[in-house]
Amino acid sequence: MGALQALIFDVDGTLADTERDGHRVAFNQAFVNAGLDWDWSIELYGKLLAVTGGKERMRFYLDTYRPDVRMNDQTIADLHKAKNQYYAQLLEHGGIPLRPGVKRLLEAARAANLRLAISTTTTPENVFALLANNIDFNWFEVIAAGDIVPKKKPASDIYDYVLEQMNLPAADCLAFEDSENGLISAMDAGIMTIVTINDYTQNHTFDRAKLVLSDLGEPDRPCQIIQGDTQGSTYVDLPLLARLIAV
Ligand code: XBP
Ligand code: MG
Repeated sequence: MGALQALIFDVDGTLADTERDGHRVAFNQAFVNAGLDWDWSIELYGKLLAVTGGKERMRFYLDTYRPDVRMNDQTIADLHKAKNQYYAQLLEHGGIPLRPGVKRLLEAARAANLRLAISTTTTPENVFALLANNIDFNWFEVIAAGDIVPKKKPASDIYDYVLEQMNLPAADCLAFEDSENGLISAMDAGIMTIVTINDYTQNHTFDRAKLVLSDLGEPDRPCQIIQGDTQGSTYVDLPLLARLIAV
């Protein structure tokens, strides 16, 4: 049983649907620009998402689909840097909206003096690029991202790091995730987790999640409840979160 003190958010897939039309497109631009014939389709990218971290994902792609190609870590890091530049440009030009309920819940949390943090495997610059179009990144007391910890999700390192930085017990925090790797990471750090699914993650295993929802919902736009008990609520708000964590 805890008393809600902080909300910790994953980024890609949770705050916004950044993978299919953001990171994937930027990866492909970087590949073309480097003269590579790699083309990550929407379907293939879904498989590659099993591996978190863009550099790790490229290595996985090579090992699995292009075992003939040799590429050193520096070249992968350079490609990754180029991809993140394209990603930032893409967000600057079109933007990717936050998912339903995200802004409302963040604003409510701030008004209630709850503490906020980010726990993601993506590169820190990508978090700033996304938030720049949407919300003030200073709202987040800790932005834990990318290579800041040795092991990316599903390892619990990034959530352990956030808890340590905030000096909070896991029992007083709630995590928001969209994927199985993210859920494992948060739960292994001992944090109760709410999952909002998307097209890429809808068939993942979420047995350990407190709630699995289509999205956070809005007062005039109910979310779909896939797993768990929202106790009559049709969208995620602070009273619901406080009730969940108190039992
Ligand atoms: C998302 C990831 C990242 C992004 C790409 O994780 O796995 O790798 O796909 O970003 P999360 P980078 O949902 O935990 O944020 O290329 O910067 O890794
Ligand atoms: Mg995610």
